[in-house]
Amino acid sequence: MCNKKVTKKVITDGLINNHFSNNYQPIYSADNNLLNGVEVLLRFNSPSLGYISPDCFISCAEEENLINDLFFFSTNQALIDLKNNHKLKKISINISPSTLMIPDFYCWLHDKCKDNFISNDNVTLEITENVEYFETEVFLENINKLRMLGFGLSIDDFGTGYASLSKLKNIPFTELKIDRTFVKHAKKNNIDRKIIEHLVSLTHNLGLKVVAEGIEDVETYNMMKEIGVDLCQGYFFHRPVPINKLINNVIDG
Ligand code: G
Ligand code: G
Ligand code: MN
Repeated sequence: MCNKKVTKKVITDGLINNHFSNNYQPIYSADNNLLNGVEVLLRFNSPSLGYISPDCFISCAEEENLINDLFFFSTNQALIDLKNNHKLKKISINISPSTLMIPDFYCWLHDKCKDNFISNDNVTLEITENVEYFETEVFLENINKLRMLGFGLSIDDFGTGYASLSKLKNIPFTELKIDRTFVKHAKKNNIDRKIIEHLVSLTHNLGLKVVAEGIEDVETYNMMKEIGVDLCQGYFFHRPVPINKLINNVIDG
């Protein structure tokens, strides 16, 4: 939860003075434990306010119309890091619906990947299900063009938000991330386990991959494998870390 007062000026200054940076959290294939890719998670160290969590600055950035600036900053850096470190394999970037409302956004991302010699299918956009968004013409054009160009589309935090099933119908998702609140309790709570089992079966029937996020212990990891999720992510494997740590500890370590 957010306990710091973030203002427009704090974010703008942070962008100008380079106080934002990317962390990367590994995502592994469930069956062979090999690195499948990384999720990009933005971090903000403000000289005046100290460390500010995304829960604080993302909502402020949305309100102040700065969320697209943060997206472009974070994505530019992530593409450079992927270009320089092919062993990261794939990147998953969190995107706010408002960024998908920018006309011809898909061209920007396509061109950026081309400039960095990155194949579009190594980039997935995670759209949070837990925020309300409107499937306007521009939004749907971006989504459909991105998919046609080969980008992955992931529905994030699935199961806690708005009208999830109709979103699965309207948007050509390639992947579903089960919200970590289900994963967290699955070991002890049979209802959570049943929900995950049914989500995996539904998702596979629709031809999408399933990610279990928020895996914190070996018992949960084994359960997720048994249930048949495709990809795993969580503190049990690795916390989100800066690129140099990722390379030392995960890629070359
Ligand atoms: O990183 P945690 O590390 O605390 O992230 C908290 C929340 O902030 C998550 O829901 C995550 O998806 C979101 N988040 C992190 N980085 C970004 C970002 O660059 N853009 C958007 N839109 N959300 C982000
Ligand atoms: O909403 P999204 O899935 O993008 O959020 C990613 C968030 O989940 C980040 O804040 C990240 O730090 C956090 N996270 C990653 N792995 C774990 C975990 O195993 N447990 C918990 N509690 N949070 C995690
Ligand atoms: Mn995410």
